[in-house]
Amino acid sequence: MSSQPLLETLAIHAGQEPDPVHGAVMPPITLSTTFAQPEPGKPLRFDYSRSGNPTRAVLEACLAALERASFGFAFASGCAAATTLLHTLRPGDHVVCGDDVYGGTYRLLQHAATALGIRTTTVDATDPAAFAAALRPETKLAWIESPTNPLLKLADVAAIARYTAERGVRLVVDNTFASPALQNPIELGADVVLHSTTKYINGHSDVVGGALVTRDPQLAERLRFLQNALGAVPSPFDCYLVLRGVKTLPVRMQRHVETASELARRLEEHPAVERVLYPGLRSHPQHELARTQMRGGGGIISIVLRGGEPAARRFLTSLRWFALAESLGGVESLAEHPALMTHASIPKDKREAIGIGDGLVRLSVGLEHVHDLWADLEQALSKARAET
Ligand code: P1T
Repeated sequence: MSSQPLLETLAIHAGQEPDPVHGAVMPPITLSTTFAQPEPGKPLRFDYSRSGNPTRAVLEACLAALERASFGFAFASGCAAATTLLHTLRPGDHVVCGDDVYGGTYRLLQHAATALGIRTTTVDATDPAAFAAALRPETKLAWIESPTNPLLKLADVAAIARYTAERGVRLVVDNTFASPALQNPIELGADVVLHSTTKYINGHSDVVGGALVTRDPQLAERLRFLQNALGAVPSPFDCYLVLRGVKTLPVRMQRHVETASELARRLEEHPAVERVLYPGLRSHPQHELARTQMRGGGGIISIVLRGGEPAARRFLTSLRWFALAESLGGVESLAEHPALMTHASIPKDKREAIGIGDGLVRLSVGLEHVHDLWADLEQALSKARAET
């Protein structure tokens, strides 16, 4: 067999050989915190579970393979992955970050990394030249999400990667929204990919986790050191759950995309909806980029409701199948209000300047039947309309 295995195969097999002792086909959960050494200071592969753990190592190899990278690192959350990456920087270093990112990423960069002497400028990453113009001599890291949370804007990863490579700036792409099933930023030129595995990768809303993957051996060596030194590692049980979840990532994503595409089309025609943001729609300003950079529009739809916050509140509290909750990417549908929930840590004026208004609602489209989901949206929209 000479051809490279494809995503569906890698999601099930990458990093996983039957256990050499018992032949177990599924990777065992190794809970031991410590590993016997044949001689002092000469461990076999593992010595202590913060530094490395067999279950975690399988997950790390699998995630690296899915992103077409060479090295993977698993963390206790997406924010822990981000924090560890930020520790590759030094005081005085500068970060250029897209202006629309998860509220927790904004908070980490603007209110926590500042204590490490790291400064961040935010800029609209939909314009690669404007993004490049924000790079300074002291810029060491460029940080983008594509699609962004919550406005689903796209960044042209290949174009930005050309600018950052020219300037010797490392580019990290948070690929949480697309997942490796729909987009592989490393193949587009990114140096490192970040995931909140809490979302599509695990897919069942029962683990908080994160990951970083890269092809760069020097960066990998630093991340290995920092993963151990900072210690924000996931438990073996959580690694096992993520490994179990990721096996169905390709089939789940396919259905997320099909259902979200159908709902987005219907929402666009609904009188209670002012605007639908979904990269798979022709009306999306970067639909053409979505077609070349992604393999589907994703499972998240953001909508702007007519009638602002009162309409949004009525809509969100009227839904039956969509739970009113933060997070995304699970088998179950979720709906939330970014301004009041996931992005409340961004000051109101900044939020409004980029388009996170009071009528904005984010939907994570799950795997329930599309007819039931549409019926739910329709009945909640009719109640929202009564508020306008
Ligand atoms: O929640 P955690 O696993 O720490 O991941 C943080 C994170 C990083 N990147 C993106 C794009 C994210 O969406 C998140 C977490 N987001 C939510 C909890 C949310 O509801 O948007």
